[in-house]
Amino acid sequence: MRMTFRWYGENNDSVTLEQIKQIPGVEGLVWALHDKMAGEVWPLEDIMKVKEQADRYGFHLDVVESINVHEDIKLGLPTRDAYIENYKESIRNVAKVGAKVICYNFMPVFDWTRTDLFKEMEDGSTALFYEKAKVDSMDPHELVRQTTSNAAFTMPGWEPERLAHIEKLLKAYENVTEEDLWEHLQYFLEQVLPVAEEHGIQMAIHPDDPPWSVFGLPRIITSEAAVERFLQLSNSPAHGITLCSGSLGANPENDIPKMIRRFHDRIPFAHIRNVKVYDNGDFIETSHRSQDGSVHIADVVKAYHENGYTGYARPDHGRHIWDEKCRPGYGLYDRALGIMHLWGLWDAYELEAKRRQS
Ligand code: DNO
Repeated sequence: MRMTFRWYGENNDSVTLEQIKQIPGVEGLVWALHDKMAGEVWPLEDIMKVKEQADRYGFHLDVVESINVHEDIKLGLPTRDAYIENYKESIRNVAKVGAKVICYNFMPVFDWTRTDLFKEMEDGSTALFYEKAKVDSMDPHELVRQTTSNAAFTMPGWEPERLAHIEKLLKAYENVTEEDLWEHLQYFLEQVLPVAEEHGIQMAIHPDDPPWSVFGLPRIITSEAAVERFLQLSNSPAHGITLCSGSLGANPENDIPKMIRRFHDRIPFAHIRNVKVYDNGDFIETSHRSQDGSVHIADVVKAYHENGYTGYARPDHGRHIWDEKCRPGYGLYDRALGIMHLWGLWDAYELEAKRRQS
């Protein structure tokens, strides 16, 4: 397991490289050019700036998260080919600084969705929260209208400047089915996988978060069966997944340790975090510890360990603790605690395995 830490860049992150350097066992940054829109080429010049920053602290840039996929590609529009060409160019450019894994997702319109970014927990910390009934009962068009009229920020990701765009996209997706989305994904992969393969890069899709349809939009990377179908789309060694225990774990039917045992050689990148799921389908992101959530993180790490996992891992979202002011889910403290928890488990399994051998 090669430990990494997500960093949003000098102007976008409250966490500094100096701080990350002091977390035990972190060898690389999970990075992106966060000012680039989906579909834009990532210029080598901008990539080199991140490289210089990382070099100062001895971090590698092996894992990119994410080069986002333009909506026209997900929609299967004729304009997609130009965006796919740009995507290929970005693959070639990140390869020049040694990238080995590109995490991406194929979720229409919204990436991860939550109803509250700072939900107070019993111990006074706050965390990302999803209220299922609230999302299920929401008519997104109505929400756009309401938000436009009072300019209030009603949902994470629904900033006023994005609304016109969201309304247009929701319309464009009205007739796109899950099967269409699978087809568009396959088309995209057929074009980009050979380029990734040629540059020694693995494309690792991130599952949908949450792993079900929201606002009537199709979502396809949601379960063990879906991952199986996805992996069957190509035999390329460049074709893999980012196994996110928290995203898939929001559906209690997803047995994460079982999925790791089954797919471990197709998981170049592991996102490890816990989530507590309530009977009504709500969920909250807890500490990484098994006892605090619904995903058995100790068994997740065991599943990686017993399969000799040599891929990259990162702690995922953390709670906001000790009064930290940070990006939602991306503070220093709880993610650093998460790393120590993951190492603690890993080291114990390692010791146990060595003792068994001798
Ligand atoms: C949330 C992340 C996601 C993830 C993308 C991958 O914090 O896990 O935004 O980066 O879905 O493409």
